[in-house]
Amino acid sequence: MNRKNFNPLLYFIADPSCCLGRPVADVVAAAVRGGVTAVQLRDKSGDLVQIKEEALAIQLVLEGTNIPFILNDHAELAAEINADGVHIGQEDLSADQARKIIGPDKILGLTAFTPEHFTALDPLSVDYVGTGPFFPTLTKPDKAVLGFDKFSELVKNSPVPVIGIGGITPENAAQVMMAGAHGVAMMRSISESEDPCMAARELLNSIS
Ligand code: TZP
Ligand code: MG
Repeated sequence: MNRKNFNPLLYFIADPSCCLGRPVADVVAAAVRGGVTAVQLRDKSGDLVQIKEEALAIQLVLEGTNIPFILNDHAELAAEINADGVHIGQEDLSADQARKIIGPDKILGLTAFTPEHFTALDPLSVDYVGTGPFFPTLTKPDKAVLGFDKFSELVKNSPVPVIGIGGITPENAAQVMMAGAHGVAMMRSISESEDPCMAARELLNSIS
């Protein structure tokens, strides 16, 4: 998998702290059976040793599939384990720095949620942006919700594909696509489901 054939349609962000105590790689395996097209590991509390272990376990699950593995935040570790890409935020290293670390063929994602973020990004380096929260979410309770209108305005002026994020469920995912998103990303509606495979399948059905 390289950046040219990246399919952002159903992008699962796996955070070990919201997997109902199940191993994160098991939840990813179920989500893959349900049809997710991309997987990110987002671990904000583990140390690098732990994160590497989780990442390697997820890579094993994804082996032989066409589903890219993207690591949140840690560009050096992504390069070390040959992840398919890295996702960075506005407060992290720059996109240019990340691109240098991961190399020219890997996927680089950036969080962007203001017009300035979109104006500043380099579409030669950044492959997609994650934009939200579209809906209110427990995961980022203090962050201003964009809603349909602000989101679609940002999409219109984006030089790269936009993935909507924040509070996305099978019931509301279609609205995000109608606002112009190229894909939807979610954490809890898959990882806190008793049946992450079914949750992923329902999400996919709701947007395809
Ligand atoms: N960025 C904007 S909202 C969000 C992130 C990482 C969290 C999404 O989590 P959930 O559980 O899908 O609402
Ligand atoms: Mg980050």
